[in-house]
Amino acid sequence: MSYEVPQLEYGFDALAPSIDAKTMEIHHGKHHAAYVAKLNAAVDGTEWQDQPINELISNLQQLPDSIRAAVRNNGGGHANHSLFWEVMSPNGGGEPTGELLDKINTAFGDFSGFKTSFSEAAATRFGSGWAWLGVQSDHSLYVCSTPNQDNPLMTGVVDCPCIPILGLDVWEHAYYLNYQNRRPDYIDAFFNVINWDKVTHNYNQSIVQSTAEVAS
Ligand code: MN3
Repeated sequence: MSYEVPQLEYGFDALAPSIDAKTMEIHHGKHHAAYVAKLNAAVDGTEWQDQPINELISNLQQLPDSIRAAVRNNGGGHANHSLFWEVMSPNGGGEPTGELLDKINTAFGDFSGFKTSFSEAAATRFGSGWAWLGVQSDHSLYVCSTPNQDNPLMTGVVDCPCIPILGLDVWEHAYYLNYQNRRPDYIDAFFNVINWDKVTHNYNQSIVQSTAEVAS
């Protein structure tokens, strides 16, 4: 069983004008596909080829030196993009409700404070990388960013201690066709398509997961 690029649950043009169809097509069909192909080339035929992707990237230290960098870059790329497609929706935008909004208010003052904090993390990430909203071990929310295709789950490798529930790709390939050098405009537009139902689902899952880890 090899890793596969997940199907989008919406059309390439569904997120326009926030994210244009050509960018989505190339990003999903070429960039994500390349990470998956290189990940498979690294792990096919090894004992790691069947691990759930988030488990694989959570345990980089256990991998042999010969494939660790390839899994970090391309397994990270696969995990990050798989999350990214799911946390966007043509029906997205607005604000979350319920417990997730309460947690945002506690951590950032209010939703606008969260938006400022997340946007700053995304805008100030030098070069290529990702901005994240995640859940810390005490169940509070946390904003951070990582370089390249690093993911917060790469504990001990990456200084971003949380389980990610929302991620934004700030590599130029994610926005350059439409926004060129205007990364802040792309970040603004992302807020129009955030799928808060999915982020809420991820939040609930992360609480279950971190509670189980503490108990074990
Ligand atoms: Mn990308």
